[in-house]
Amino acid sequence: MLDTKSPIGTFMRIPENLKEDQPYFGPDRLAEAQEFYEEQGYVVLRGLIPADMCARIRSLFDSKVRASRIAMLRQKNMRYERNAFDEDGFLHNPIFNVQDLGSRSLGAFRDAVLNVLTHRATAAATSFLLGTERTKVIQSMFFEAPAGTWAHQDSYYQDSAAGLGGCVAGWFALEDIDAGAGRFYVCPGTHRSMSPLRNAGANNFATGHQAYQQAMVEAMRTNNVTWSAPFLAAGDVLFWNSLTVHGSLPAGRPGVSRTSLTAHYLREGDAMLQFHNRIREQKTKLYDGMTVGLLHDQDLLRNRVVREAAFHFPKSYMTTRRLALQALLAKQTAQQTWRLGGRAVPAVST
Ligand SMILES: O=C(O)CCC(=O)C(=O)O
Repeated sequence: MLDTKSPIGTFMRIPENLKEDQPYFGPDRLAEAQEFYEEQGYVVLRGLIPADMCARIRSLFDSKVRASRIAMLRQKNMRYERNAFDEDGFLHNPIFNVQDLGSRSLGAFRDAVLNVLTHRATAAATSFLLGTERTKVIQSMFFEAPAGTWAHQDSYYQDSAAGLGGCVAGWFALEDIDAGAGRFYVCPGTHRSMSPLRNAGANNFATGHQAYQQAMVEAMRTNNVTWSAPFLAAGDVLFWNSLTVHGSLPAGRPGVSRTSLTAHYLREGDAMLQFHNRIREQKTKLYDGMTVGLLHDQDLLRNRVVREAAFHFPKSYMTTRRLALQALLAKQTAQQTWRLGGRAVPAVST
């Protein structure tokens, strides 16, 4: 076990290997996995993805993406940036929405990622967890270096418009993840025990993102949350609910990576709710039988023009984006409601 401090300064133990962790479930025990997920707000499915598919993504990242000079959208700051690397040579700015990468030079990597995100085992697991026949993927990310992602509920950024908590996400390990490589963690049971922190008022995404992060830390303290940071081997997937508090730790050791994907899924017929505020329409494509939502498809010339403008004039791009977001979030009224379980909850905390 690696002993460390949690994001609220409490004691936390991280399993180094399978022996030190719970066995969780194999892909042949989806019904039990679903029960665990309902109860705990997360579950691990071991060996869901064939190891050779994970290795192919790593190899295509090395051959096609690592040295690329193309600006890509990044998870940390929503900016278009070129690849940046940490002192160990690992990708330091995770890629946001791999499905949007252009076909010309990044298509092989993008498709290897989509092969995993839409794999029949992934489709079966997400369908089971969401209690539906078909699911769709609405967002994805690629990580290599430890990210130290702030604790959050995905619902703040996106969820199902049919009901908060109706989105399930997966953390796909593409290699055996070292305990010191910025382990992904969840706070079990918080999908039920903690109310969703609203993307509104002082905590709104456009002007209050830091206040939101701080409010989440306080909510975790008040709710006395506990931690689970499972050991994941290549091909294991941790699924969690959009109301479950989660994040990832900073690096605990030098020289270790956490090559992984995350992806967020909805029931196929559900619309995507963005920022607890609006239905975000997505262009879609069918990939291996699963619907995939695109937001900034780089195969379209107009999106490449936006990308180049955003990359070369980042300050103007971020200012325009912030003003647009402020205008959007200002439109929120207490009349807007979203469903949480059987209950309607106002878009603005009242
Ligand atoms: O692995 C990480 O650092 C964070 C992933 C995450 O929070 C997400 O995909 O929602």
